[in-house]
Amino acid sequence: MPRIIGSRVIVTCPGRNFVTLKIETDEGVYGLGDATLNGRELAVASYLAEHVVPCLIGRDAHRIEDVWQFLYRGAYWRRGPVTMAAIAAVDTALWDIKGKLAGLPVYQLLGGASRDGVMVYGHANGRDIADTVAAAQHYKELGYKAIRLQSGVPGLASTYGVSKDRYFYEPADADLPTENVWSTEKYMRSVPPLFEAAREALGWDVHLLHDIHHRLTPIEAGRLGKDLEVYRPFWLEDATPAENQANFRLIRQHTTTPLAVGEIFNSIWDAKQLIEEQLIDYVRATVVHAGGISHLKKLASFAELHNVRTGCHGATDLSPVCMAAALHFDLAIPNFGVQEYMRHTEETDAVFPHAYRFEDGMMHPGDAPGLGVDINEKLAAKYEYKRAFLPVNRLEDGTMFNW
Ligand code: KDG
Ligand code: MG
Repeated sequence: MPRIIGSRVIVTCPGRNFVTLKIETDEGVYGLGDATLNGRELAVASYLAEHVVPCLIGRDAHRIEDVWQFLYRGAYWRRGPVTMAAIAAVDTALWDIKGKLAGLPVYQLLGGASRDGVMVYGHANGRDIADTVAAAQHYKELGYKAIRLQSGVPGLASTYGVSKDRYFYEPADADLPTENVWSTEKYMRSVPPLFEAAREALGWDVHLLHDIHHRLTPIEAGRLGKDLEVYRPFWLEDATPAENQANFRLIRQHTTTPLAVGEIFNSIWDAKQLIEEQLIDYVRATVVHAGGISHLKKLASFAELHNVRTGCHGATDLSPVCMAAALHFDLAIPNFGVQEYMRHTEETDAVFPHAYRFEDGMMHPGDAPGLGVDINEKLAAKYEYKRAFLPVNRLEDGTMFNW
């Protein structure tokens, strides 16, 4: 039995903060797990170091489910993003170890490949419609089969999804939260012309996606979904906050535009009603924020029973360790939909060398045993943690709103 003999939390900032758990065994094999929670990184690092790492020493690294249950049930305090990111890191690292010891890539342990590759979507964004469509053209030329469109809104100084550097969007960019101003009316007017221009320029053979980032009420989302139907979007993401899952009933009553939600979900319970009542088409939970590969697999199996597919979150705040884990998961499960792919910077890729690859709009996790991702600790140590907050949002009259 491979015994856990050590476990370390590595915090690094190669352009942005990442928290990684490294678990070592007495067989000389180690595993990695991502534990990054954007803007709250040190909370998870401390949860792991203080409350999880001491409990791991001496355990059988093969008993992934038992360790998961120990950390979930044993904490008494269930769920929540900090707890679930910490559990996810342990779970991911143990899958990595199991794969390495078996000499198999993790997707083989999950049942083997259900497809040849994983369709990913890239992020096209710009100051205005012309700019965004030009960025989308560029993604199409790179081979992307699915592209997310986010454009600046006339009359608003800045908005979610529009980056300073067009190809590397990094929202957590300030030592204290930046304040943005939001107008639902201005935004709602701006989206249909964006899709119209994109369809005109890109044609109909590419999937187009859009992220609302929790900024509409259900009835507003219903109206926007209806307005966009003629452009056949692949999905509308995070149309409205999902704490009250019944919110999505109202959207569903008004539009056939497919709905995606859940990048901030951390448990199957966050999506239970959404899935059972088929109120969504895609669930966006991912490995690091939803309890690891073991828990996400349960969520996906439950979704499969209700015609809901996956669309794992894949922004830059999910480290290459999470990206690798998500790709193994995507390749294996039957009800995969699409994978978000925001490329990391060269600095990040150098700290986390990996086997996954992009080719013609599709990704593959590679066939290295385990997850196929490593950490260069020497390089990681050169990049010190730097506090970085996500922005906040206010309405034009100063009312605090959803970012
Ligand atoms: O941590 C928050 C970001 O990952 C998020 O704002 C990005 O909405 C996002 C997306 O769809 O990637
Ligand atoms: Mg999103």
